[in-house]
Parts: sequence; C-alpha cells; structure tokens
Amino acid sequence: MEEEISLELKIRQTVEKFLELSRDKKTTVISHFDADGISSAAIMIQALRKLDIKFSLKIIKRLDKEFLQTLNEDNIILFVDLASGNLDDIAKTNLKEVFIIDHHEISQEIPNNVTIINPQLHDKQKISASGLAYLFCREIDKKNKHLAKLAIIGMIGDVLDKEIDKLNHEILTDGEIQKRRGLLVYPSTRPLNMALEFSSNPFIPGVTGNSEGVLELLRCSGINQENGKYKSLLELKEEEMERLVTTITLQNPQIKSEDIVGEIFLIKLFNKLEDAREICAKINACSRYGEPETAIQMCMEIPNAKKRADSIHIKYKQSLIEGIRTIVGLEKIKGDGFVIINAQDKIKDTMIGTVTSIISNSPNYARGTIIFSMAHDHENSSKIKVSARCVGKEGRNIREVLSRVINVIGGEIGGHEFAAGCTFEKEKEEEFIKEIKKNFEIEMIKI
Ligand SMILES: [Mn+2]
Repeated sequence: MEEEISLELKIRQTVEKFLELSRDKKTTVISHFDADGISSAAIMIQALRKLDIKFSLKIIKRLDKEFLQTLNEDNIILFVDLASGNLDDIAKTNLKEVFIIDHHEISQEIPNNVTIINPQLHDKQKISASGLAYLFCREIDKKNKHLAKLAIIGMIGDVLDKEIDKLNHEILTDGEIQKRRGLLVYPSTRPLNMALEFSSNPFIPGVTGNSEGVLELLRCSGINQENGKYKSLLELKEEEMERLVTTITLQNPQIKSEDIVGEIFLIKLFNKLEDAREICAKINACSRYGEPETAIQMCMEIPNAKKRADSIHIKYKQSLIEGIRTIVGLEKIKGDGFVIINAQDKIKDTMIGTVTSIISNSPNYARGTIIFSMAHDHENSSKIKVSARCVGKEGRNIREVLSRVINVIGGEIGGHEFAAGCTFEKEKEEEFIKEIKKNFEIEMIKI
C-alpha cells in the first residue's frame, strides 16, 4: 500500500491534477467540524477563492454512507481531515473525482476514483490535516504563505505538537509562529488565576475548578498580584514559571513535570497574539453549538465572527463544567485496563468526547486505562455515540479495539490510536459493553 514517492512530490502531483480538473468542474470541499477540520477548511477556501474556480463547502461531524449518497457525482469532491477510513464506501459510490487530504489511518484499498494525500502512505510524519491543506495551498501559490498560522491551529487541536517533524517545522517558520516554553495551562494570555481554575488539560487536582486551591498554589509559588490582578502565564519571569511548576509537582507527586510543561504556541489573529489552544477551544465550542461557519469566519479574521465565537465559548465552558460534574457522578463499569461509562441521555453526545478527554487527564485513572463513554446521539435517536480515550496516551490502540467490536456489532468508526470513537444502533447497547469486556479478556490471555 505504501507509495514509492515522497509526500512532497505527491502533494505537487495532486495539486497539478486538481488544478487541471477544477477548471471545468465544480468542487465540493468537505471538512470535519473539529479544530483541525475547521482550520483546514479556512485555509482551503481562502486559497480556492483566489483561483477562478467554483466551489462550495460542507462541514460535517462524521462521514457515513448516507452522506456520501448526497454528493453530486459530477463535482470534484475534496475531503479534508476525513475519509481515509471510508475508502470502501467511497469505492461503492459513483463519484468520479475524489481528492482526500487527510492524516488518519488507512486500512482499506485505495479506490481508482480517489487521489489521496496522507502521510500514512509515505514516511508517516506527524502532521495535521490543516498542515497538509496548507502545503497543498502553498503549492498552488506561494502567496498563500500567510495561511501558515492557521495550520498551527490544527496541529494544536490534534495534539501533534509534541514532536515537531520536518514539515511542521517548515510551517512554523512560514507562519512566523512565536513559541514559549512553560506550564501548559491555558489561555496563557489571561490572568493566571483564571487560567489555572479553568485548566482541564492539564487537570491539576485541588486547583482545577477550585478558586481557593488556585490562590493557595499561587501563594506557595510566591506569585503575587500586581496592581490588583495576577500576571498572565506569558508575563511570568523564567524563575516564577519554574517555581510554579515545582510547586505543582511537589503538591501532586503523581504529576510529572514533563506532562505539564511544553511549548505554548502564539498566533497573531485580529492583530493580537492569541494562545493557539484557546483558538482551538473557541472553534470546538462554535462547532458543537452548530455554528462551524462562525468558527471558519473567526479563522478568516472577520470581526463580527470573533464576538459571536467569544460568547459561544463562554456558554460552552459553562455546559462543559456541568458535563464534568455529571460524568464524575455516574456509575462506571470497571475492568482490568478499561472503564465504561454509559451516560445515555445524561450528557450530550456533542460534549461526551471533550468530557472524556478531560477525565482521561485527571490522575484518578492509571496510565494506559481506556475510558469508553457512551451517549445517545441526539441527532439520530436510534444511535449511540462512543468516545474512547487512553489515559496518558499509552497502551493499546483504541481504534483497533473499537474496530474489532464494530466488526461484530456493526457501525461506524473514526479517530486515532489514543483517541477514537464509534457509533452504532441503540439496540446494540448491551452487546457493545459485552464485546468490550470480551476483548479485554482476550487481550489479557494473549499476554
Ligand atoms: Mn485531524
């Protein structure tokens, strides 16, 4: 399945083919509704607008057979940040020209009607779909270099900033991205006490969600208010930052400093330096409130969209805190290496992934534990949505575990090794739980 040519050459060839075909065909761009998908879309549409071609955009939550059937067969279909896992279904459609720019795992044959840019087929560099979309658009026209900063949003959104490979390095340079090493609570641009209180990743016990705990931590770290307010993380002096990290790790021996310290990426948006993680949070909030277009417009620096995104973000943070409270209080099915939380209709399916990510960051679970959270799909009442996260991003490949289960009970699957999800028919609820348990027993016997 691996291609002989480099990713760079593949991008060049794909751009050529796309430009040729798009001269007399309409293009439908389809992207995912998360931060990577939205930033990819913002890059793509700004680049396509400059070309004299006709295109339309669709942002979707997931790709399935039903959606594929709605597409115009005569259009060029350009998928971004999705479709690598739907190749068999695409092969069964009558779509004539399909382009895929994606980084998700590929396990199916590439159909004849598909041209695909995916690092999995080359040297497996860790790069976001937005990074690939940017490289694609830079290949279209070097003048698209100003879009590089948007590619960083997807990189942060998909947590691909831990090891910066060659291509990401190039993108950081193109975008003139500022970096600073420090405590990974965010936003780093706001007063420290607020950032610490609302920090869910990293989750700091006794500090996250606890304003008194925050003040105590700051006091112990010797960080005081100046002119009636705390400095932002970015304004801290080197030694203040170090003291803060040391105090956190002393109070929480289970937290390793390398887990809470890292690079903070700053992006200039609306002429102001913003923490890339906060932009991601705003995009996710807009998408989950059913307004991905607001998120795209914010990425395109349209002033009204910023105001709208800010107010959605505030509402979203409030419902997120409610979701965390609910999930912590729910009964859990615990086994060796896994936890199943069946939230049914108690948590919105749009929140379940985020809430699961947050609790997977809390030190309450052993590293390597997989948390499976189930919620009723509120768009399609006959379905259940599952979000699975791996504590500490180590251990089994979640996507593989879910594939095995979905092969038995039927349904759709998406995601990566350490963060994946699936949907299936509601009547399979018990069977899903049974299959998960069975899979973990089998895994143990194998060991
Ligand atoms: Mn992605």
